[in-house]
Amino acid sequence: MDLPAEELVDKVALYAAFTGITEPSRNDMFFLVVGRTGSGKSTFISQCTGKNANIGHSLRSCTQSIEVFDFHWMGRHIFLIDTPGFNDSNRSDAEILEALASGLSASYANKVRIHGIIILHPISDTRMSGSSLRNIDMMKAVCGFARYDNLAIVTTMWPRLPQHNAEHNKLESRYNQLLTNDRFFGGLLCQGAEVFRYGADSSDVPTAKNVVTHLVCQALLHPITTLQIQHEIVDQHKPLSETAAGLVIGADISQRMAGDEGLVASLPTTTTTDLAYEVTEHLEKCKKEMGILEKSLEDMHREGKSRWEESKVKIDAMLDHELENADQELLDVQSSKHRSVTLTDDFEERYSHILSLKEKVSNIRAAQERFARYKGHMINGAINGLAAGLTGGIIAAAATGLACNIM
Ligand SMILES: Nc1nc2c(ncn2[C@@H]2O[C@H](COP(=O)(O)OP(=O)(O)OP(=O)(O)O)[C@@H](O)[C@H]2O)c(=O)[nH]1
Ligand SMILES: [Mg+2]
Repeated sequence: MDLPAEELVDKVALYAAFTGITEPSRNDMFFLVVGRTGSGKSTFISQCTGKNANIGHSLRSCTQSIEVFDFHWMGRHIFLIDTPGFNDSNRSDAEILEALASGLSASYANKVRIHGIIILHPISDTRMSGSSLRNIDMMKAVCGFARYDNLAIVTTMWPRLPQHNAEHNKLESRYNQLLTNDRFFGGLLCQGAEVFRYGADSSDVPTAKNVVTHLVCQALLHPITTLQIQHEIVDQHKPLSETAAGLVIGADISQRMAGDEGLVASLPTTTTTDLAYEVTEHLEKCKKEMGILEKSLEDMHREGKSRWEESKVKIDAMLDHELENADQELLDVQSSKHRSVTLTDDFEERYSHILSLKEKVSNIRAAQERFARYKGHMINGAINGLAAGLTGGIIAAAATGLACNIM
């Protein structure tokens, strides 16, 4: 299912705000939402914004790319940046880091600042899973803060109904362990992070907004100047592999490769078994991931730019096609093709149909105008070149089906 072109243009507009293509206003605040796949990021965002943020109901991870959502709160324009979780079933960590790093670098290069981070963790995880640990480690490597006053730790998936004593005690003891063990959230809490309990039902909308309120206040008291990965890539010109986050992923890939190479070496040279085939294939995959980490900001920029060129054509064609269809339908209704038997019913029905079609046509025209403005920015080079190219990558993802569409 493709998104209607108008929605795509809305997404372009929000992503343009995050990456500084449109100049941020003093009232704008940007918060990253991170956590393992299925931890409840999109649910949390939907509750804050009142807009559907692609909530996943299957085992496959749903949020595939960075997506930006917005709402107004405390007199501010709040942007929540939904990020794909690391250790994901569909994409390698290197790909996820690339998407995150390119968005964050473009943003920083264009003077947009991140005001806080929300990390979600499901209390229902009976033990700290590899995915959750990986997501905490990556968050630390991406941020690299000396203190974590701008971090909100949100525990999700609390049971809706009161639990029996034994179950209740088990959850509480798990919660205490999470908050005291340095390998989990203990260290971050000592460095200023705040913890919240949150459930997904509608009574918890205030909790979701409380989290944002807390971070807005913290951002005013302790503004973040830069995330570690932004400094490393934009100021220090490091390739992804040399950033703290890239080092974590690189070490993991090297370890997997060493295992594969050891296995290949132990097999007789004449072996043509499934195992040999599988190992070779896995090695190739690892090399590809290493290749992603070697990318510099300029490489990501170049690739993003060419994807943007393709997406531009596609979005334009979608808008033209939708306008043509709506225009035709309007003409058909106006020329009474759909006239029915009862005259009064027919008149009222036709009148409201014509009104709604006219509205549709004018909405598509407005979307075309808005989109033309973004294209203008890109073409005139009125914006930072880095952002233009990098944004393209994400818009490309949007244009080719975005997030949940592949489920
Ligand atoms: N019971 C309960 N269910 C939740 C809660 N938060 C999310 N869910 C459900 O958990 C599933 C996954 O939630 P999502 O919000 O899509 O999780 P996500 O972190 O965005 O997942 P990805 O996009 O795959 O990274 C959905 O079926 C939600 O309805 C919660 O606090 N309690
Ligand atoms: Mg999601």
